[in-house]
Amino acid sequence: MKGEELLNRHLDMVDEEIKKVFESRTHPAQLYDMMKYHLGWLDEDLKKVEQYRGKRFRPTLCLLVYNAISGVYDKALPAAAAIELIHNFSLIHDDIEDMDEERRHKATVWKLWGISQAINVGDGMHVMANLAALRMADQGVTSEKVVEVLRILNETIITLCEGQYLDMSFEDRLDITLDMYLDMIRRKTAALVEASTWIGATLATEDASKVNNFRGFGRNIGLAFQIIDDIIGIWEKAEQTGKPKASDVRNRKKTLPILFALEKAKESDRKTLKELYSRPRLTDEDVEKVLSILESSGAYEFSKKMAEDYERTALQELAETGIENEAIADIKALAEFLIRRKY
Ligand code: GRG
Repeated sequence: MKGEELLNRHLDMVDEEIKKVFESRTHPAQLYDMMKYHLGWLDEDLKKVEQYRGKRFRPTLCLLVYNAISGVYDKALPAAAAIELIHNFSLIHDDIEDMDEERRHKATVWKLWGISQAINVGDGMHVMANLAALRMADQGVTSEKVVEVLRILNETIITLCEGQYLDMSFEDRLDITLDMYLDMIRRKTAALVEASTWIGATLATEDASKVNNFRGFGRNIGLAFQIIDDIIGIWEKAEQTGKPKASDVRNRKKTLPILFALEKAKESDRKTLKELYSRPRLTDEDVEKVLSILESSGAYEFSKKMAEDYERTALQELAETGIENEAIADIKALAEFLIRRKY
């Protein structure tokens, strides 16, 4: 598949850059090894392994945008590495906060080494992201641009934190509107995708209108990506996701399909859904009931259409850059992959 090939083509490039930040840090080895475990380079016994490492699509987008404008990759590599490290540190913290025991089909860091050490691993990786970004200076990026990119990265991390706060604060509420949800996912998920394309363009050009178009592309594709994630969390097969069937329903997550049904399902179904979502735990039978309410309300079709609408807006922003070359074709193929993916 074109999207997967594209990601594979950039994965090692990104990881080689991340490894440079680890080179000078050797003690205590176990701290860095736990980070390497999460990044997919080591197994549970902290031995080298070839395995699934995640998609690495954010750094790939950053590199492709930089390449679309400049024709090369070099100056964007440190920022691309930083973006992937930010994504991964946020996942380590997210797994602790949600008490998730598995990610990418293997045990989470906190599950293996405990919550306290997992916080250290996540915090350490957060700082490694800034160290990775500072390598821009070694690539000949001007001081002004280095500061600009560091500002975008740090603004993005605090936005992620706001999104995560909002997401968790929604857990005990049944009055969340679609607008509140969209604002939350813009912060929690779209912000880092937006930063990826924004930084790629910022490093390559002074043309503010092109930078804005690439930024808009990232934000919209990030929103579509999260909505697809919501669809996967309810309807995708457990073998694909590595999570139990309808895991988001089981965990009573208020994702887009649920919010849609809470607003638009027929009165009796809305009542049942509210009652089920007020329970502390859902049985298999409860989960089936929720799935049937989602089905009859048209929640799947609504969510799919919303993701496709954001994808369309993203592609319009990309077209407005006026750039047409191989890297732009790759960005389009990657967007298509992210929207059609099953994991
Ligand atoms: C502590 C300062 C501070 C911030 C962290 C925990 C947190 C705040 C934010 C978490 C945000 C979060 C987990 C968003 C979800 C984004 C998402 C859909 C992740 C899945 O991304 P993929 O599919 O994962 O790209 P892979 O495995 O491919 O890397």
